[in-house]
Amino acid sequence: MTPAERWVEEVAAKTRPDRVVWCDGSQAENDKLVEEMVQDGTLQRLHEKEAAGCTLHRSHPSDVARTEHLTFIASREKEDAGPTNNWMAPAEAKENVGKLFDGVMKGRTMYVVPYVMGPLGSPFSKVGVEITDSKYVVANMRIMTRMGKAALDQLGGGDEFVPGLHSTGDLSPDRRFIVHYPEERLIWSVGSGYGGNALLGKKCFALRIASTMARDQGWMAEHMLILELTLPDGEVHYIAAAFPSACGKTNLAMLVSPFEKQGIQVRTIGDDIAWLRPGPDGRLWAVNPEAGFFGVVPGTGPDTNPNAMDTIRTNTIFTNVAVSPDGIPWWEGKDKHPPAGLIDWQGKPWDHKGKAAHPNARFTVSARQCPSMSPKWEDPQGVPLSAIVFGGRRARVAPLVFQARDWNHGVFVAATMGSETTAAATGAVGVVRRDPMAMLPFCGYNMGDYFGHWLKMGTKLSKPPAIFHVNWFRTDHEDAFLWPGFGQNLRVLLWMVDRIQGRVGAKESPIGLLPETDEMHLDGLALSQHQLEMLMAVDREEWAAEVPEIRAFFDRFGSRLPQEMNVQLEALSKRLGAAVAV
Ligand code: OXD
Ligand code: MN
Repeated sequence: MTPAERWVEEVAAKTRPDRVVWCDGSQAENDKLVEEMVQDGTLQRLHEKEAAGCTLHRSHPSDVARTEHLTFIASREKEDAGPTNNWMAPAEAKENVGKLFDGVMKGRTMYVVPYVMGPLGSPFSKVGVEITDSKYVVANMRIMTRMGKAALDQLGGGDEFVPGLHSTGDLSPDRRFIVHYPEERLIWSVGSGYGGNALLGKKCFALRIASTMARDQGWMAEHMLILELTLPDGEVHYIAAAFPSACGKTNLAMLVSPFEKQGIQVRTIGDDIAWLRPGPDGRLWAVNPEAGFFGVVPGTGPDTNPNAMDTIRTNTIFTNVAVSPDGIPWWEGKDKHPPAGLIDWQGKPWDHKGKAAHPNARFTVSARQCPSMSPKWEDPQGVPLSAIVFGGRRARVAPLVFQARDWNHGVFVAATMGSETTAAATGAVGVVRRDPMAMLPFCGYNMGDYFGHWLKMGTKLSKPPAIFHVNWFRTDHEDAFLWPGFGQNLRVLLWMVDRIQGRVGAKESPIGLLPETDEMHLDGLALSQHQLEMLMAVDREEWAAEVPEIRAFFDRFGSRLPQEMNVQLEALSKRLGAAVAV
């Protein structure tokens, strides 16, 4: 018996399913599962021609987003989970959460889903095995990962896999837990069937568990998109960018160049997760461990993300969108014409008052369907990064773009980034929180140590990527966005590559290096001088007000905060002339 078979047997003895099915990932297997889900009402087939091969799933109304307050790191020591994670003692988790798995699959089928994160055969890929009692999860994992026979072949009967046990349980938030055991590299999830809570390859493995593996093994698991930017003379740059959930990573990754005719092209490598490694050449190399997109649907339209619109025309699982009586999916931002007789995300006739689609409605679709994928997206070696971009959603304070002075300053900028919360997780929306590296909900260990790991990685890179910070979301006094965003964000990326190649200069400011705006590609934008100034403004007082907030945030890490972070904060404070004790 292989180690995977042994674990499956153990789990079956505990959860007592009626049947155990090992998934092979084939089309026939998927067709059968989809048909069963259509029969039992889990899925609805959408319009045969207009949405060929697409289905709609409505999740339980109390199960519509990641539940960060029910997500735990069960490290042996509480300190190792750190102040930004919920912690549970492993023995307590095994006992209390373990009880919820006893007999939970009685009357159900247990699916064993072997999967690979990363391109097949890549030395950087990793195998996971998810056990689940949800057919919907199986169908999603088939799209999001390389799943089934190919994964078992890669595992080859060995024990190098991350086990993940998932059951929808009774879907009650009172009995919902997403628990990570970083020392054992084990994941348990019960009580939710939704996205990051249930598709264990994504946030649970590829970020939380992978971040601890990366710390131990000298690499990085990050919440980043990766894109490829090609200039007319053939110069190619790979750029990774970290933004909090639902802040436009998918849109940026699939950006359509407004300068395509001039030979400036953008292609997609990944939209959510990047595994990064120092290469023998001293550069940082990136792989997208996923095989599909689990993207936010509302706001996706022909103007904001035409590539995503093409991608999700067929063979897409939609979750919690609205639908017309003849099966055309609809959501806010798709177009201005909601079809007559629209049924909302909860299956009720839409009353035109609330949202038709849930704000965190999602599409699950294979990357192979995306017209903008780069031929390099499955390169087993990954792609070398020229730049890393961090960004938040800030109505005020942060300018459109600035560059960090060097790697350590970049780590500080990323560690202190703030962003307004979105609908991707349950809880209040629009509240500014510190979200270091956009990893606040996804770092599987003490974030103080994580900052230290970032600093250490810098010492392994003789040619580190340049680090930038962007804010597409700054507003004017009437709360209108100052920057057009979407495809026009390319203009900011072009400034970055000009900086990297030494083609343009920059202005010193207390927070970092700012563009000389006349060196940016702004032709043709309806942006007045006054708007441009507002967009780029660095207000000393606003920034000085950030200093004590950052200090308080840093203080939460106590002795786990690297000294370099204090040095950076002190330097910022001095540059601002802030009368604040740091
Ligand atoms: C996601 C998220 O689903 O970050 O990617 O919430
Ligand atoms: Mn994400």
